[in-house]
Amino acid sequence: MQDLIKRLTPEARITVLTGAGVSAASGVPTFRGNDGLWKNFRPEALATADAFGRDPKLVWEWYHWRRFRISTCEPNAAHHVLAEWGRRFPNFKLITQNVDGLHEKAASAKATVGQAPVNDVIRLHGSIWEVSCWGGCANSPRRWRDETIEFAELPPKCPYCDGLIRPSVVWFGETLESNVVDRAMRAVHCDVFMTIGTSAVVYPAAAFVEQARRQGAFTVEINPEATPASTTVDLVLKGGAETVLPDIAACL
Ligand code: BJW
Ligand code: ZN
Repeated sequence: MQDLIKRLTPEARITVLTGAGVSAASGVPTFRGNDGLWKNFRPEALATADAFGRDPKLVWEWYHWRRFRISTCEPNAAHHVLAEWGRRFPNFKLITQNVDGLHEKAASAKATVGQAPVNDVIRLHGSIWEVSCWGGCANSPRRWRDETIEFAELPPKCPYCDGLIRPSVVWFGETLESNVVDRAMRAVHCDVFMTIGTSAVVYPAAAFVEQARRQGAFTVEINPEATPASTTVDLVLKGGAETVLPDIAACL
């Protein structure tokens, strides 16, 4: 741990990649833990365009359930520490696989007027609070914000063409937005790279920590469980992000 602390200097380029485990203490179910399974469906069976095409109502029921759960959740100590690092370290970058918006919520809670957007979060997999037209109708924007918790009907209709809308998230087999990947690739080039609360099995995010290490970064994993990344990182801190991150922050 001392090795990490001494590297967290004001000049250091620090990049953090987060996954669902960072929001676990807020009450957001993870994907691959026992609590993450919704009606015994694996995420791989629901988070695909094929699944949506076959049964949009089923897929929307899953998102409807998750949107409701997330709407009742608040950022935890891990989100707050990362938001604080965004204000404290000029070269801090936050990449997240999470679609829940809790990093942004933690950052905006302390933002002051006129301040640059804290934690300009690099959202790899989109947002559960945005939707787009399933048919991509000409009149609709590419995506738009929609925080509805109780839709009048499931699956909900596109207000522009009366077809279906879909959550504006990245499903398996879909490509991530190229500008988002570009920003992530630039952030991977850093001095300290921390992978936090992710099972490190979903690509391309799972490859970032090794790419960072190859480019010379000191790599750290924070997770209560071992993952495929555990054997290659320089430092494993075993535990919940909501306790380990405040422990680190207290030493700075
Ligand atoms: C705690 C904790 C606490 C618990 N504190 N920690 C290269 C190689 C192999 C396969 C591929 C590849 N490139 C692409 C693929 C295919 C595919 C893929 O990766 N498949 C794998 C399953 C093998 N990837 C894709 O399709 C991606 N697209 C792509 O690469 O495009 C190019 C392409 C296209 C076509 C063909 C080939 C290439 C897109 C991936 C999109 C993933 N989408 C989802 C759903 C998003 C929307 C939604 O939320 O509904 O993203 S799936 C789901 O998994 C979600 C998550 O962001 C993602 C990662 O999950 P995460 O965050 O790691 O959560 P968990 O639950 O897995 O883990 C939680 C962890 O927390 C655990 O480790 C716990 O121990 C820990 N934990 N409490 C800290 N308190
Ligand atoms: Zn439409």
